[in-house]
Amino acid sequence: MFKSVVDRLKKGLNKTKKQLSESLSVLNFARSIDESLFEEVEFALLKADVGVEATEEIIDFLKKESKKRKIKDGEQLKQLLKEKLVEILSCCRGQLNLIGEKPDVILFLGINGSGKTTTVGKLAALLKREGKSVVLAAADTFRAAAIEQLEVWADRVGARIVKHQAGADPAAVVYDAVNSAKARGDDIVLVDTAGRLHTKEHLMKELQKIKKTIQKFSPNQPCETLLVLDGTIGQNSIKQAEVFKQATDVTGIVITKLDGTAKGGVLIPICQKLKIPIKFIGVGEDIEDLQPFDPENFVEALLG
Ligand SMILES: Nc1nc2c(ncn2[C@@H]2O[C@H](COP(=O)(O)OP(=O)(O)OP(=O)(O)O)[C@@H](O)[C@H]2O)c(=O)[nH]1
Ligand SMILES: [Mg+2]
Repeated sequence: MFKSVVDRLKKGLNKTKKQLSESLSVLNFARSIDESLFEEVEFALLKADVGVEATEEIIDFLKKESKKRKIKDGEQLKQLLKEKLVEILSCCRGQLNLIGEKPDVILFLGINGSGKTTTVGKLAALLKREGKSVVLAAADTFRAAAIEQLEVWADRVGARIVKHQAGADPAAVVYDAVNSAKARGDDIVLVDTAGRLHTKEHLMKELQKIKKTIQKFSPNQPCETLLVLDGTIGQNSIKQAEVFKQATDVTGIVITKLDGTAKGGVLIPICQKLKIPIKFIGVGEDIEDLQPFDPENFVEALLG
């Protein structure tokens, strides 16, 4: 089981891994440590979208520590790099926070096309595998075909779906979903919402209304508000997240589509700047391609 998780991760991160390992092939036994080596490492990190600030911090660390620890070759420097990346990413280690309230409610938000609905489907599958009963709330009543898309996922994973007609009030859908989950003793409600630009005030207000509706049932809910970010847009996702964070409580982040990009290094500035736990990463379109975020596995898959 463990092996297959790491293998899947490796496969999913292949583009970033390939690019990094090509650029970091300079880090071998034969290579002695000098200024030009550091420059090459710096370039490799920037190419993987680690970002200027984080890269500077990493290179500073490598220079200081390699002197202090009397590191002699590129391979040892690579171990040092892994150590630093794990340290940075560990700030954002975080498990899904479930309270066990029957239902716990998880709210998903993010801009259009970031991967919300797919993540809801994949997470439903993951929770079902853990033996939880899951209800999907089709609160994207805005985009044509959004409800059908969620229905396909519900069928696929064997979860109940609560839906209204297109154009209905999303808060009313959420009310029905939580109400019926409570009546039936279901464990978890996953709320799929419409894609919204953080700049659209009325859509952010709609989100507040959805939250208030959930809180009518319990002040502890939603137990998670997960912001879904598209990993392929690299560092633009940081700005996006900052604005969402100002508008609403975000308790966790999901970064999707890491399989489609060589910019997987973006997790590093996301961790450093946002300091919000990364709960899951999406590394493919399959039902099993949503993984809890684990800094050690992530770094191992990239540089191992
Ligand atoms: N390769 C890959 N594709 C993904 C991943 N996550 C989502 N996708 C794809 O991204 C596209 C958009 O995903 P959706 O889940 O529909 O995104 P959304 O945020 O619900 O979109 P809206 O409802 O329009 O706002 C779909 O084609 C998904 O299959 C991932 O981890 N890897
Ligand atoms: Mg959607």
